[in-house]
Amino acid sequence: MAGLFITFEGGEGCGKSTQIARLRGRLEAGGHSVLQTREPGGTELGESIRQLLQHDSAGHGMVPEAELLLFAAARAQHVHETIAPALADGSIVLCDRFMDSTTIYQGVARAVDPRQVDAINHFAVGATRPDLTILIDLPAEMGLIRIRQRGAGQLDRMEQEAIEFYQAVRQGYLDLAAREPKRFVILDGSQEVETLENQIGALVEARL
Ligand code: T5A
Repeated sequence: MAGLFITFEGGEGCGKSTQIARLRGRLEAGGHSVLQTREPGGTELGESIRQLLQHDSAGHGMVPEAELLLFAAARAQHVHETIAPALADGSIVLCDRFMDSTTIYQGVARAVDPRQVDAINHFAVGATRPDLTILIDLPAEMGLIRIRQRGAGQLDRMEQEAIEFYQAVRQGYLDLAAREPKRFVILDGSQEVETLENQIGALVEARL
């Protein structure tokens, strides 16, 4: 039995991790088998690549092309080792970011040729595509305030760009969601945590 593949997307601090944890709790309480995972990461190799991309000093000065390929390498491993087997077992996979993050962060905000980004995304994931993508939309400024409050001054490499970068990310996601309305649902990330949780719970129940 094929499972259900749900991805969460949005800018920094939009509330993905918070909502994924709550949705997982709800689904498991309802007797579902759930895999919660994230990108970059989700495998030992992917977590090492995450360290390089976000925290390691070797990543300073990384060119956009190298960044794109590292995200894609982590994703290829993630799909083959973790996501595809879980879906084949009939699990619900909740993934914090997936290929749309590359489309937007590298293809829009970093302005890498979108055709190259699409080709590399396709190479990395093959036929493993999300059934549903929840875009938590939030003004970039609000998300950055949240992560600064949470992180006590500790920002990783991807959190240190100019505000225009995150504004481009936000608009890029809204444009992408408009191009793929069957797969995307856009939710207002400025709502209360519990309100969002109930909205997400209802729309996932409807898909099951
Ligand atoms: N990236 C990633 C690429 O460039 N290309 C790619 O292909 C991929 C996969 C990943 C970075 O890498 C980039 C994108 C990112 O820059 P990350 O550390 O995984 O970095 O960061 P994010 O995915 O951005 O995750 P964050 O943890 O920063 O944000 P979340 O998960 O969206 O937000 P969350 O739930 O942790 O909440 C942030 C704070 O806000 C509060 C929470 O309590 C927390 O303190 N909060 C709320 N406050 C008020 N109201 C609400 N509704 C709230 N919801 C949460």
